[in-house]
Amino acid sequence: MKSEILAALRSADGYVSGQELCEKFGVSRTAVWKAINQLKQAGYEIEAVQNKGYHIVSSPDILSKTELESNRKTAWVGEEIYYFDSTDSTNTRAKRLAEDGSVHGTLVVADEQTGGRGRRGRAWESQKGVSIYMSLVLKPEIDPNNASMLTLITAMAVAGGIEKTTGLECKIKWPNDIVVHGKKVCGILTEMSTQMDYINYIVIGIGINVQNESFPEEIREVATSLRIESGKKQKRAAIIEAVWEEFEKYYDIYLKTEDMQGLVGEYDQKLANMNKQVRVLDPKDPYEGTARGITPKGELIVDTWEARKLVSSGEVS
Ligand code: BT5
Repeated sequence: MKSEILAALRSADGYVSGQELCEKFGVSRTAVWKAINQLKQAGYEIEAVQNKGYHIVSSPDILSKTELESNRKTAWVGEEIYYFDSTDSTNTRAKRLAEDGSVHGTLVVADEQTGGRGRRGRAWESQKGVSIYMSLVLKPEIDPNNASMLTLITAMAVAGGIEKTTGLECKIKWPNDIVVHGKKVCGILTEMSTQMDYINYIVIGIGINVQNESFPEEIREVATSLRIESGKKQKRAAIIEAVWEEFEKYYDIYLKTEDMQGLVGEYDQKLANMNKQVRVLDPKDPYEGTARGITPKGELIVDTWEARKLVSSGEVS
């Protein structure tokens, strides 16, 4: 009920009377009063004026299950939300939940990760209280060969969600980085459990640097945050909501053909290295060329001096 009261206070123009809240949610005045007090304790500034009712003055950048639920407008993403003040990795959590029967659309969010992971065993810097660490469980009935494109649609969703909430222009570094002014604000880690022609589950993990004012030495040159780039504090819960609204939109388009056919044009516009020199870090044979966008199957098109190559996985710098 706390999340519903919060949503009601946020959407109200002025004051909402205690009576209105009681009637709306079918609970007693005491129950409303208790819920309001709990919200205050959690950090929301709520004013109570006699004969008028309650009014929300400010909501700080709080992450909690209540905050996430009160912002939620998505159709199916986040129907089940698991929130942790701290966890090892939201991807690891989501994988365990998926194995234990959690449904398609289950969302795991944490305020801190003690073992945040990037690709190929790399670490993801996951300081407490400033960033977004979240993972989505998917159990789609799609061909496992088409699953890796979900990283690309997630990148589009993150770029769109950040742009909508902050106004910052985001670019995608194929396949899994989002950059603002050339520096990384977000990384995506997609992991899956598949059988020959069947997907048990997919977990899409997203890390977005939001409030960070500085970074550890090792990543200072490459990393940035939305706060640094916009010069303003941002609200994590609002960004989370915007990302998943965008995700549902792109996911529907993807599902029609199970590929990027309907999204190539929009993706290419967001591609950071479009028509630029890239280095494909093929473990056996690294090469350089010019990026020319993606194919409907999500591969990166790279023209080298001798031929056109299609990169389906791996590292590009
Ligand atoms: C990624 O890997 O970019 C995927 C990161 C996914 C993180 C999310 S957080 C929620 C979920 N739970 C997890 O445990 N993981 C996911 P990769 O492309 O391998 O990039 C990793 C590299 O990015 C590192 O080697 C650093 O150079 C750099 N890096 C590490 N932390 C960073 C940060 N916070 N911001 C920007 N760059 C970072």
